[in-house]
Amino acid sequence: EFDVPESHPRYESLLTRHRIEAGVKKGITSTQGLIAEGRGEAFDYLLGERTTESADEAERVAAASLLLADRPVLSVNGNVAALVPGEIVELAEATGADIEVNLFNRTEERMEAIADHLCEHGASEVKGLRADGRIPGLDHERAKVDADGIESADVVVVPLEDGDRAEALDSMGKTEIVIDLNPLSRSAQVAAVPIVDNILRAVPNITAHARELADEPASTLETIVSEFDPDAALAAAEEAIRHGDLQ
Ligand code: PTJ
Repeated sequence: EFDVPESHPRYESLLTRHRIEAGVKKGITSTQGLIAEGRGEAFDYLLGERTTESADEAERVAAASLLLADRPVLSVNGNVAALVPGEIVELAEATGADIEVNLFNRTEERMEAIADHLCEHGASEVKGLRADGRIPGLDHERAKVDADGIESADVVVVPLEDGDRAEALDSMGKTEIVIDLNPLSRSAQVAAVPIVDNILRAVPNITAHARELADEPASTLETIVSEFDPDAALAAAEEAIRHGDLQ
């Protein structure tokens, strides 16, 4: 049980650790997920544990891009499932996206545990178990995807993704929205929309933007997407880490 008071200065960070630990115990999160979490925390600390102005802009662009997509998919791994299961379901509903479990360390047990966990949090359909599609250029287990999911998606949200897979998805011509606290990671570097923010803050904020943009004409959404500069977003994140930004 998690019984740290909300007034604790490190409440969010402790809650995050608790969720990841519980995820490992439940068979959802891999033990490597603990390491990924530690790495993310360090970057979040340097960013001031807040959504920067440029991350908020990237989150709005992500929402516009998902609303414009023909076949948007939200990719879920063991860390994502532990940290934001309900929030992912809400984002899927707000944007009409599919949810697909896609693991770096794929085992059938963990695939099923994560799919069940997402269903417990309101998902009506979870893809990834059929595994009748492939991402070219990756070894067998890591290449497995659903043919009517990630394989045929036009826009994919890949949070906390490993660099190889982000590059392989980019080579398939997908528009990638990457959520990663490290602006120097290869995943963030190849993304059409890099979001340098904690997934705990990023996913609900993309949903909020999607709800706000839902009735806008496609032309407005297209302008939002086309005016976005991913290199400038990465540079702003790096600047916020080095010097803090003046908000
Ligand atoms: O569940 P699996 O088998 O698919 O494995 C998932 C992990 C995350 C273990 C796997 O993809 C992995 O090893 O990832 P990496 O290479 O450690 O990359 C994770 C990235 O996510 C790092 O750049 C971290 O800074 C970042 N990160 C960690 N926690 C968060 C985060 N970014 C946003 N929000 C977080 N809470």
